[in-house]
Amino acid sequence: VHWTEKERSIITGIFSHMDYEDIGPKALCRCLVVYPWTQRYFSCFGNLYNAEAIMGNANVAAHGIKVLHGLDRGVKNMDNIAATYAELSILHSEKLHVDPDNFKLLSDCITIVVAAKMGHAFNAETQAAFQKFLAVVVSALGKQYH
Ligand code: HEG
Repeated sequence: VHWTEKERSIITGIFSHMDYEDIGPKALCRCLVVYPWTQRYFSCFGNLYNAEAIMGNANVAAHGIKVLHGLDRGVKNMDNIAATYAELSILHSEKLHVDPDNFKLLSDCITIVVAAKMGHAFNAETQAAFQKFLAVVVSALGKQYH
């Protein structure tokens, strides 16, 4: 993957201003509500009965923050994203048995929530760079599946 200086500065800029405690929970909640089949991996998180329950679930909120922080490693290792996520890919595949199609769904939810928060600053160039970054991470997370 090749990154332009502009793409690098957009991505590091977004993450340097990231409000993890706000964006992380909102993105995971959105994923669990809009794509309810993603709930099956979180049966130990307690009540996911409806949107209200999901949004008030502290385990969901904490995990949303954890997932979003999981992207930091990619930001810090933009030239080596596949290797950076190899271990996490094995975990999601072999231990958690998460269908890799779900990575794209969650990454789209992250994009929506970041875009809503940034407003006009989320212009086409920013969107392209952000979605490119997430696509590379999603691909890396799917690499150890076989
Ligand atoms: Mg995953 C654990 C990151 C998508 C389900 N996920 C984790 C952990 C991280 C992470 C950092 C903690 C790993 C550890 O404890 O060592 N996840 C992560 C990223 C993305 C992602 C960066 C994609 C953007 N995860 C994802 C999706 C699902 C899922 C789409 C299911 C629909 N993750 C999942 C589960 C766990 C983790 C069930 C274990 C949760 C727990 O037991 O607390």
